[in-house]
Amino acid sequence: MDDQNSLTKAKEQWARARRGGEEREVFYEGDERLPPGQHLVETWPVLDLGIKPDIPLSEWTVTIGGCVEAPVTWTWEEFLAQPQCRNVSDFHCVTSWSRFDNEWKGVQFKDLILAVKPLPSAKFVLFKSYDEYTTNLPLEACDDDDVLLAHTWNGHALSKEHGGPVRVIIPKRYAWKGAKWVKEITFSENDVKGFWEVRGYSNTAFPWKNDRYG
Ligand SMILES: Nc1nc2c(c(=O)[nH]1)N[C@H]1C(S)=C(S)[C@@H](COP(=O)(O)O)O[C@H]1N2
Ligand SMILES: [Mo]
Repeated sequence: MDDQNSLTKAKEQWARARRGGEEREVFYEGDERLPPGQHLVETWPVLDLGIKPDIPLSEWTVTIGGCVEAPVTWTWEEFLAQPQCRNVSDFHCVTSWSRFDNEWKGVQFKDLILAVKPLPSAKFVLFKSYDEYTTNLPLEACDDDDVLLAHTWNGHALSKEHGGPVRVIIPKRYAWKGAKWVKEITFSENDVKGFWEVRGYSNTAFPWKNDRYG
């Protein structure tokens, strides 16, 4: 679609689209909110490695360590006792779908930084999950208002399929940078590449730069 009034048009078309109960979607260009090569979806697709780990809240922990002054392991209760934050953001998956206006609640990464006190040598963060998934980011990318360890999505406890009890949300990068079922967060001097980063995906993953492959 190369119409100028693309945002309104697309939203009208989106509202009209019906595919027999399937995912409703629309392709268009020129929306200031949709990164290049992305299309908007209303549903929320599930992507994983074929494993959806089941972690009872009584057994769940997240461990934060590496180059930090105050490493910590939080139980579910301790995690909920941290300052809580709400943030609304768009979600961009490298497989080309985007989902607007996701309301997340959880612990802001900035508060996690205050809790564990990264050493000056800490430059990178590696996330490891209960399904053995890993992904990496520069510390400065995580040190942002919209980066959360999220337990609630649009007012509901985050479902298992979407990474509950707790997943990472990093809206300014493609969604594979946000670890579902997060288990360990390790601050490091070195950039250690994660699951998709060693398999040809971009190390930086900027949706607005169409930065998909490494
Ligand atoms: N632990 C874990 N986190 C993960 C993944 C995964 O397979 N395992 N997939 C990533 C990918 S490729 C994407 S696009 C998003 C998908 O999140 P969703 O299933 O909630 O849409 O989770 C990311 N985080
Ligand atoms: Mo993905």
